[in-house]
Parts: sequence; structure tokens; C-alpha cells
Amino acid sequence: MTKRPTADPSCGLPAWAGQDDLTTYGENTWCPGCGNFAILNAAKAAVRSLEGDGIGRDRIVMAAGIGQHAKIFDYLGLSGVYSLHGRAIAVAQGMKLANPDLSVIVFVGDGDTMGEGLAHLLFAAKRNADVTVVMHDNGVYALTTGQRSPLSPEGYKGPSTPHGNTEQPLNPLVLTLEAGATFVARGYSGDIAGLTGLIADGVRHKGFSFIDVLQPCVTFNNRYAEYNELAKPMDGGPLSFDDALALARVQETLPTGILYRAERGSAEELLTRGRNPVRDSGCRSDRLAAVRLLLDG
Ligand SMILES: Cc1ncc(C[n+]2csc(CCOP(=O)(O)OP(=O)(O)O)c2C)c(N)n1
Ligand code: SF4
Ligand SMILES: [Mg+2]
Repeated sequence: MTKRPTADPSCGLPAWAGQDDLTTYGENTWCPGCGNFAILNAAKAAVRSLEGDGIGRDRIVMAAGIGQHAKIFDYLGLSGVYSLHGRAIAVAQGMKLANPDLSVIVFVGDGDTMGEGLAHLLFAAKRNADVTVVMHDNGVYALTTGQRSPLSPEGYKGPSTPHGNTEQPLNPLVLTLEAGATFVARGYSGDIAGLTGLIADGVRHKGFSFIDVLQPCVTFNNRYAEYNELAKPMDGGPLSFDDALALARVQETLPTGILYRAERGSAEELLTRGRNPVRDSGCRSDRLAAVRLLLDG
């Protein structure tokens, strides 16, 4: 796990550095107007809000997939692992299992996690892994210049679908609810305050939290106009499971907020039974006994 330096304005750094203490040396290459900027700002604000609750940033770590979304790893001053395309959720679960005292935020793309990494997403939800997945949902493979993703709308035209996408998009909210996620939310990058609250609440939640963030890609799939009209904070919530599922299926509007939240033992709690392999490392025979307990029950 790398601990990357945050910007130090006294070192003659370029203009983007030193903006705040969660900004890194990484030069930002996102297109002006990209929804990823809002996700970065919301993530920073969420970290500050969590710090206010006593969850220090030395205990908040991140993992990222590969794609435009994943560049957030270079811009957000948290430690973590820059993972592989589709594999970030698996890596995040390993981080949490190795040190259950950490809060793990996973930044994934829609192509990344609804395509290549779909099984990781569903099984992490099924086992209620205590990680927070923030899906940058731009409905396109943006880094590789606009191919159709599993969430591209029907009719979407790109290099892989020049005559229009003939398939229906998957529904990430329905899939994660059905898989057993205990916190399912929809956010919009046009509402940074709302998104900040969702990320912070997702991290506070003990168990698997999934936030589908509508993130317009101004270059390949610009949906600001549509989302500005349809993505409005929902009245109330969270809902019962059946009502959340029904709302997740609605396509005429895109209500934002926490659709569903439930209490269930997390994978790490159930597996480690309170033992932290970092804090309670013990001697070799202690560690072997702990592994035996894990395997034999
Ligand atoms: C195993 C593997 N397959 C394919 C790629 C090529 N690749 C890199 S990013 C990407 C698409 C990313 O799309 P998405 O996850 O939606 O992220 P976005 O760029 O839209 O934020 C692909 C196909 C790769 N790096 N690794
Ligand atoms: S190509 Fe799309 S997702 Fe990538 S930086 Fe530009 S607007 Fe953002
Ligand atoms: Mg994408």
C-alpha cells in the first residue's frame, strides 16, 4: 500500500498542487466539465466529514479500477491500491480483511465493474463485505474513447456501436439489491452536497455500500440536460426492500438518495470474529491458530 505525499506549496509546485491538504501532485487530465471533478470534491468533503466523527484519514484508504474514474487515485490524497480493470472490489475486500480497522472506499467505473468485474460486485454484496463502492456511472468506456459499456443506453452511438447500441443497459441498483447489498444509493455529480452525504454515510455503514453516481462524460456521453431534469433528491428513504426494488426499476425519474439500508453482520466481522491481523499479529503459533479457526469454524 502506498502513502503518497500531499502537495507542499513551499516546494515551487505547479498551480494545481497545494489547493488543499487532500490534493496530490498529480496533474489533472480530466476534460473541463467532466462529472468526475464533482466526485473528487465530494470524496474530499466526505473524508473531512468522517474526520469530524473521529475517523482519521490515516484510517480511510481507497482502491480504484482502471479508467477515467480511476485517475481519482492520483488526485485524492489518501493511501491505497491502484488496482486492475474490474478487480478493485476484490482488492478492497483484501485490504479490509487484512486490517478491519480501515474504512475502504472503492472507486470503480461502470464498464470496470458492470462488465469485467460484475462477479466481484455481486459476491461482495452477497457476503456483505464492509467496503464502500462509488461507481462513476458515465454509461461508457471513456478512457478507451467511447465504446459501449454494459450501462450504455439503447441507441448509444460510439466506435463499437456506430449504428447504435442494440442492447438494453443493466440496472445496477436492482442487481446490487438482489445480490444482498445492505446499503444501496443513487447520487448525481450535479449535486455535490448530496453526494458528499452519501459517500460519508456509505463509509459509516457497517456492511456493503454501493453508490451509483450519475456522472456525465461531456466528451462521449453528455447527459447533463437529462440528469438535471430527472435526478432529484427523493422524498424520505431509505425504503423497505420491496419499495426500494420498485423504485430502482423506475426509469422515468432518477431519484437520488439512500434507497435501501439494512443491518446484517459484515463478512469481516463474521470471518475474523473481532481479531485484527495487524493489531493482534501475535506470534507464529497464534497466527496459525487464527487461520485454523477461520478454516475450521
Ligand atoms: C483487463 C483489462 N481489459 C481491458 C482494459 C482496457 N481498458 C482500460 S480502461 C477501460 C474502460 C474503462 O471504462 P469504465 O470502467 O467505464 O471507466 P471510465 O473510463 O468510463 O471512467 C478498458 C476497456 C484493461 N486495462 N484491462
Ligand atoms: S472523456 Fe469523459 S469521463 Fe473522461 S475525462 Fe473526459 S468527460 Fe470525463
Ligand atoms: Mg465508464
